[in-house]
Amino acid sequence: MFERAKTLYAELGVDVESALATLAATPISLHCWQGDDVGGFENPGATLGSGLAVTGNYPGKARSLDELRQDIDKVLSLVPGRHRLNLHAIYGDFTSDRVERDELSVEHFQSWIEWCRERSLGIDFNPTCFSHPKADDGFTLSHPDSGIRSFWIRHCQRCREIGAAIGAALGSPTITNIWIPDGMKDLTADRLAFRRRLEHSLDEIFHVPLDPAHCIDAIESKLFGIGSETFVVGSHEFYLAYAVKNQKALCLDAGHFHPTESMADKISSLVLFIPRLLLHVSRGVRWDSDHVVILDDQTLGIMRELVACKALSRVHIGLDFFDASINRIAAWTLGMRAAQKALLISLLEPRDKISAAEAAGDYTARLALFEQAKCLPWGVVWAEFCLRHNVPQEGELIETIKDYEQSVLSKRRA
Ligand code: RNT
Ligand code: ZN
Repeated sequence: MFERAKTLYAELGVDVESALATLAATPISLHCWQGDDVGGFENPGATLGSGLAVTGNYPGKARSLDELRQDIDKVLSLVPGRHRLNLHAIYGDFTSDRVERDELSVEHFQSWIEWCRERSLGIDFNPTCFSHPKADDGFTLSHPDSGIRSFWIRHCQRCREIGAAIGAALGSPTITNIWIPDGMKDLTADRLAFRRRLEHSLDEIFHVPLDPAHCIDAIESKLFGIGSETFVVGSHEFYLAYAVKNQKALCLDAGHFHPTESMADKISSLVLFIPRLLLHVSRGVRWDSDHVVILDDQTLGIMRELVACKALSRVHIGLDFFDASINRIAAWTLGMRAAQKALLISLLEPRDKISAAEAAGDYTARLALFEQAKCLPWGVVWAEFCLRHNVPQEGELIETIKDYEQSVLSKRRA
């Protein structure tokens, strides 16, 4: 079937082997926080706030670093290719040394560095500006109180240093992404003051230049959160303008826009003006609900644009969702594989033919080709990719995951 599929694609001018090579060379950053419902290991029983909410109580979540690592290993054995791990600051190794967030250093992530080095995984990183008493009133980097603001500035500075140290240790740049929850539930009198403070805080955080071979700074925008429905300081326009002015990487989260707004359409504009993008591939259902990524039109649209813009080398793909209502290993695995499948379908599109039709003004043929492309046997190519990378086929996943649930997760009841 694979050989036949290859021929079919070749007739449309598509080189399947080169699509597979590109897919294999495109890492996806696996977000560690799906494994324990964004709890982290700084404070056992920490409560999630700041507009973030994880719903569900499926048994078996990771309760320690060891369990989280065990689960991530399982996921990596089910996902083809070589990927990256996306860590939040609250996932440090605090077994022997628990410090405040503005005193964190790379030592707290040394065991992650070793763990990832053994597995040839790069690491991405995030300051954690939530789940902390100093974030409880809803503001961090834009806080009116300069003492609280400085605390979070120092935390982000430490995180950049940690990101750079990790990137240097692993020989692969760490994307260090800043997201803050700051915003208002209701009518806000002086939005400008909050945004001006955020701008100044970011300027301080980024004041020390870091080698881009070790650390790449990213900033993540948002439309609204629970409890910040009316006003979000770090809106899309704010960070877009900041990223253009300061040439930072902009992080687009698929759940952070109006439900009918196309994130895919933003990509071709952004790559013209900023050096890099970070994607938080997610799935909002009615709101920024962070459902597990699936192979839907939204995910496909995003990947298609990355390929059409030839932007894969400048766009870092990560996932961001947290679903506690299903098996967490399955949530991670299905999301990773869905993102890869969307990318593969995009790589296999008969782009030259479609573009030629467009250039000739033949929009009839262009539409027909887009439709034809949907019927091409990409599933056969995906199966071959899984085979070559020695991971289960689609139909084998659930059984493998249920086995793990039986033998490992079900023993974790508190
Ligand atoms: C929140 C942002 C942010 C978080 C993670 C945990 O709306 O999407 O990326 O989900 O940092
Ligand atoms: Zn996000």
